[in-house]
Amino acid sequence: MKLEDFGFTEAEAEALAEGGWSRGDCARVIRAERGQVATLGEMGERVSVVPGTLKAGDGAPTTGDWVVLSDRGAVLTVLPRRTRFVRRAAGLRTEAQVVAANVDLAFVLTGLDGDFNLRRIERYLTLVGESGARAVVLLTKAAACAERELRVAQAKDVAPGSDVHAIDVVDGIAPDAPRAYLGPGITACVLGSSGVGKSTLVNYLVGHDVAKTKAVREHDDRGKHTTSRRELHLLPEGGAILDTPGMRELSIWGDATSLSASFPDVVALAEACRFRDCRHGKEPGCAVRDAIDRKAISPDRVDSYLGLLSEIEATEKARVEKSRRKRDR
Ligand SMILES: Nc1nc2c(ncn2[C@@H]2O[C@H](COP(=O)(O)OP(=O)(O)OP(=O)(O)O)[C@@H](O)[C@H]2O)c(=O)[nH]1
Ligand SMILES: [Zn+2]
Repeated sequence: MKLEDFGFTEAEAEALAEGGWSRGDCARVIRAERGQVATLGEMGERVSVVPGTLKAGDGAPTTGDWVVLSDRGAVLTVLPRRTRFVRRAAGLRTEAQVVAANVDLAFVLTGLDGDFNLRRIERYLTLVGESGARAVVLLTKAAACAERELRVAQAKDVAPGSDVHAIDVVDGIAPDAPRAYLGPGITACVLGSSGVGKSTLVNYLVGHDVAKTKAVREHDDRGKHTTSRRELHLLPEGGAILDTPGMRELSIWGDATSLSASFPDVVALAEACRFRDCRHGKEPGCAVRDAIDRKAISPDRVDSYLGLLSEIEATEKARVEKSRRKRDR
């Protein structure tokens, strides 16, 4: 097996060469635990020790990371991450924990069965924009939906720059549409609320049951201990798909620029506002409100943008205050 089969790219090849390491020293983290990681390399799977120097903060190796291993199998270093998904460390507003690294493509799933919610799509697209990955929107459980085309059009409106597909992997509606985005050197992941069909899609794409669907999980949870498992699965077309529980608890984290990926339309309009720091409320000369009046953009979308902006600013402020307190000590 070659590293490319599970997502190795030119960027990792360069980082290896720069450090004077060879491909044989390199492996990918398929599961991260306290103090150790399971990795997959050209020689297969192994469990590696994470030294204390790498254990703290966002430097700790996480699922999807490419690491360099010593002869004895300890993690020497984590190669630079191309993309990262973070969640707020438990109970803390100011510390992020990287839950997945080097994901190129995120499938954002929303169900067409009553779960359909444009605001939630916008939120996920913002998370994906912050991570650096590219997003593809999948509207799942399409068979039972009579307004499929309308929903696709609505989703396209809130996902400028992303492809949107209505699929049903159980009832066979365009179940292979997601495959067009996969291939050697590409790492994908699935995002979406509970029950939208993330595990079902992962199992379908991989070709056998690797992810536990909700029904199976709830059954298992009655007393039995679940064994730890891989969180990165190889795909028949090459590349990998990542399915880690951490992806179910992502946090909005970046700075205001992260909204330019998910709300390019609002950001472009706001450039024409009279005041640079316009909040698009009652300020004179507001180009965004003007666009709402002209029905060029929906007020709900602008509200959604403002809500996410406040959220980003609040976490940013907490982080700045914390680093100031640290410095003053
Ligand atoms: N009809 C239909 N049912 C689906 C589809 N995808 C998933 N389901 C069903 O929806 C239920 C939930 O699917 P899961 O794949 O477990 O959902 P999940 O997103 O992984 O849920 P969590 O693990 O809780 O986050 C299961 O009963 C699936 O069989 C689909 O495309 N069509
Ligand atoms: Zn404005």
